Amino acid sequence: MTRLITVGAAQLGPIQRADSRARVVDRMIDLIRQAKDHGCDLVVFPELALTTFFPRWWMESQDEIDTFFERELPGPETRRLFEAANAAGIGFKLGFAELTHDGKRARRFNTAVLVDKSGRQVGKYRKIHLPGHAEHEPWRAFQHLEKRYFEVGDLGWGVWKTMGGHLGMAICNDRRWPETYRVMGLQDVEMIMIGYNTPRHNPPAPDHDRLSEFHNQLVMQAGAYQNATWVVGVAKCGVEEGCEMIGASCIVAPTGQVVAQAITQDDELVVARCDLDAGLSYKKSTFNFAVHRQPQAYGMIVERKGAVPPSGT
Ligand code: CDT
Repeated sequence: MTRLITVGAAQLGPIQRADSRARVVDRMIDLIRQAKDHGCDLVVFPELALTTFFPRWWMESQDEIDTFFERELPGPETRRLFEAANAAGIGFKLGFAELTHDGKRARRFNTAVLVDKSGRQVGKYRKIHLPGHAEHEPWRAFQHLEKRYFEVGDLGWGVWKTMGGHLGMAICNDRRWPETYRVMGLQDVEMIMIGYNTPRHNPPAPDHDRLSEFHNQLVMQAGAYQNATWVVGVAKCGVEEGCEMIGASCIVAPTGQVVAQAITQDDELVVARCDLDAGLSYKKSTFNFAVHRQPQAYGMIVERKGAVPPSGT
């Protein structure tokens, strides 16, 4: 019997700073309705999906920063989204800024949760690869202060047996790192859901700007093929507060092929029927990890952080 999961990549267009969560949730509920019409089992929303991408601004007031964070989920403004998905019988993955407490210590993470069709939160992931910088760098056209506003995630990359498959999550910059996919590949992942906010302009390396969509697709296709898994990449995109962010949300098969892709830089649902067994022939042959991997030769990957050139002249 084929193990099919119909997934909707729910790309979001820009969210301006003045847009209320209520307005954003309305847009997300509309995408859930479209997903129901297309027979989706699962909808994937972007990273930090409820607000504008706030790390672009240097802010000194913690109260101001915290306006972008969720203290509970579902909370008063997000409950309608959970109810709409539940009524539609659809599971979803949502990215948001998480404010939690460890005793008295406030902790802030760039987080995603996975909610199943019955409305139960089955998985949580806190972003590990936080890009950007921690101090104000006024020379930049805009800031990228994820290293200031978030802690490095402490949950690792989990894979959950839910909705008929083995599902995992990663967030934005994680998609550029092969370790992200491999840790989930080693848990027999079958679908990795990734939300992103990727400004086209990279102030420290503007020569990369014209290659943004290429790099986006390159890393997700490689991650899918090398781990024989589906990858669903979902953007928040368009011009947000004067800052252009790339779209190109896509669904990649375990063969490495892109099977569906967004054509706008706005709210758009991209749908694909995914056979969760489509990676099996790769997992049994080229990428039979148990047979072919050589972990005794990979030690440097975890022992060493930065590249060290070879010694000698
Ligand atoms: N949100 C996020 O992680 N964005 C980063 C921008 C880094 S600049 C290349 C990304 O990797 O897309």
